[in-house]
Amino acid sequence: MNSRTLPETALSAATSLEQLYPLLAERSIGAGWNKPEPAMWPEPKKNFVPFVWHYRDAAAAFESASRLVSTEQAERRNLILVNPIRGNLYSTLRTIVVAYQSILPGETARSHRHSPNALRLVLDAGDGAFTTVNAKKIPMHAGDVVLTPNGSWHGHGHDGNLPATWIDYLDVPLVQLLEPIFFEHHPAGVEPPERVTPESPFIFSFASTEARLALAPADVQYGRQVELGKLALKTLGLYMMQLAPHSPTSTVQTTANHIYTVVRGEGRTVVDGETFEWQRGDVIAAPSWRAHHHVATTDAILFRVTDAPVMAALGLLRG
Ligand code: GTQ
Ligand code: FE2
Repeated sequence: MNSRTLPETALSAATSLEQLYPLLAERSIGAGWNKPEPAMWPEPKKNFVPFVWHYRDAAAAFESASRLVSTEQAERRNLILVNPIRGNLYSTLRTIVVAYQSILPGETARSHRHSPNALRLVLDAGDGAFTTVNAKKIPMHAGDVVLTPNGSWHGHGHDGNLPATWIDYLDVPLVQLLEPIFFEHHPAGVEPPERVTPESPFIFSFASTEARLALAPADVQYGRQVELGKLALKTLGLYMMQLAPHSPTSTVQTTANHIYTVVRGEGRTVVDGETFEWQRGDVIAAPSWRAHHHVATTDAILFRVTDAPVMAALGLLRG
């Protein structure tokens, strides 16, 4: 007999907790005083680990992947930076996924739109690489940051003659957690651009970033820093930081997750006592609540992507 059909009198008549627990379990109720694991702990558990991914590995992998898979087959030729913790198959950090992406001259990566927010930082592109955002064709050059806020149609293409590589950052793991994932292919396949717009609210050119950095005041935690957009995306804060050689930043410990990408220069980032050396194009993950600081060994620029806007909006930003 299905004990679910037992009358509540069985519940009310239980004479021991050992008798009560299975009756509750049959009804999918847990005794709060007898949880299999705690629901809260004194401070964040640091489930994700700090890590560095090297551009030289991605660049080498793209040499073979470019022979082995076309963007026609792949939709996006991307290499996902998967945090090496047990059971994780996708996320770079709890709320963010990062990927290197390459496109060859003549290729197109067809247009789509999705509820997660996305942006990319261009690493290497001769003339000709572009992203089409809502039918506006945006040329992409090294150091540029291109936004595709959630719901915007976007596809990529390349009219030039050198392979182009960039890094994508998306809030997919956050949206997965919250549930409202939506994804749609563009009916036209590759969305035809109406016009070319080098000036667009969706692009921060490296030239404008460099000009702003030159005027930015020095900050102990983040060096000379400028924000790209005032909350360019609702879930991700975007900053460029310029570090002087051999002057360590002060240690940051925050509930926000951080991805640092090396736009220029060399150095190291120390996260929870572990040292990660970096050069141009490398990506460093500094998870929530992991104390970290940077030491550049040359003049350096880091692109800082953080979910601090999410934490702040929810009253969860500390540090
Ligand atoms: O360029 O549209 O790396 O939708 C992952 C998902 C890139 C993109 C990624 C995406 C894109
Ligand atoms: Fe996309």
